[in-house]
Amino acid sequence: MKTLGQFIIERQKDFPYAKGELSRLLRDIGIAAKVINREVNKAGLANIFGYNGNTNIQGEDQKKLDVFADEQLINALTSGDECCVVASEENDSYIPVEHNISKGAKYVVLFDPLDGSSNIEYNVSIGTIFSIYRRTSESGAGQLEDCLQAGKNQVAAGYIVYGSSTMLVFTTGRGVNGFTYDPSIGEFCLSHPDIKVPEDGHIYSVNEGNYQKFPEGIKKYIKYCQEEDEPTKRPYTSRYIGSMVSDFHRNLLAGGIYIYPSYHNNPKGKIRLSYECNPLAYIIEQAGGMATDGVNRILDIKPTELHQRTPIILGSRNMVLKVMDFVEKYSQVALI
Ligand code: P6P
Repeated sequence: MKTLGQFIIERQKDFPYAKGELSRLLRDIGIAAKVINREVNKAGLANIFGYNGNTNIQGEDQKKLDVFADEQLINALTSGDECCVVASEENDSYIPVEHNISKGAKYVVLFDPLDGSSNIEYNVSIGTIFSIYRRTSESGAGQLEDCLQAGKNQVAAGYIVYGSSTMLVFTTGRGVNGFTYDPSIGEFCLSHPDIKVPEDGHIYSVNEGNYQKFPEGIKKYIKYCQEEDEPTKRPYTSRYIGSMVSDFHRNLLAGGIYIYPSYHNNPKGKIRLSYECNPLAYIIEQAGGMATDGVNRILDIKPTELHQRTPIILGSRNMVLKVMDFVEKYSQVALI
């Protein structure tokens, strides 16, 4: 059995710019994940359950666990010497790490502390998503420009899914590895080495309640999934949890596709580019899959705003290519 810490130390020589800082960052995220996991697993009992009366920049009601998870990650990341700036879904602006100016901190971490949090009170799996870059600004505390990098510049990305078991899955650009939390020893242990997403899948994840509003190409693809066709094992299975990390994780392991298109309620899509789409796109590409907004590779998109949203289609390569065919044939580019 190999723990996350042992794995990181073993692989450190392969990490981009491996001088130990990225290793320490990943270990700090692992520690924050253990603390968040402890609270997520007792939300129903502790007084940390339910809304805290505030809303975040997205206008979404902040659940106490959202805020707790955000605080744990910010504390873990800013107490080390590696981060020059952090940013999260729960904070309107980026957070420069002033006390690390003198330490030459090189790393930028963007994260969604608790994705799918509307499910907390219903005991449905939720997750943390993180994305790590090297700074682009020359010196001083990190700035907005450091946070607005295209996803292809990421040096690491990962997520923690708090489900029937708690798993941490991440990549540093040399494949994808999954670690399952063993509470009896308080460690994440390597359980899914070198994850590869099946090229073909038979699970599609989309909120079909919005079907009538979807662009024509997406509608055509959904009908394609529902047709009887033995050779291509259709109809596919529809699975939509309402928690992207959970749908993504199942599709990563079993094969499948997640779709959140743009439509008039969400003209730029709903899912945030920098701390949801980019990290999951990096992981799915490292696992052999694809991630697109219907036309462009997600990792090529240059963000212009911290909380920018994008349409997203990601998962098994051949499924994503099929959706892109329908989008090209039936939808105007602006309306994937
Ligand atoms: P809808 C959760 O808020 C989230 O960002 C993803 O985790 C999830 O897949 C999606 O939004 C659910 O959105 O509009 O289908 O309820």
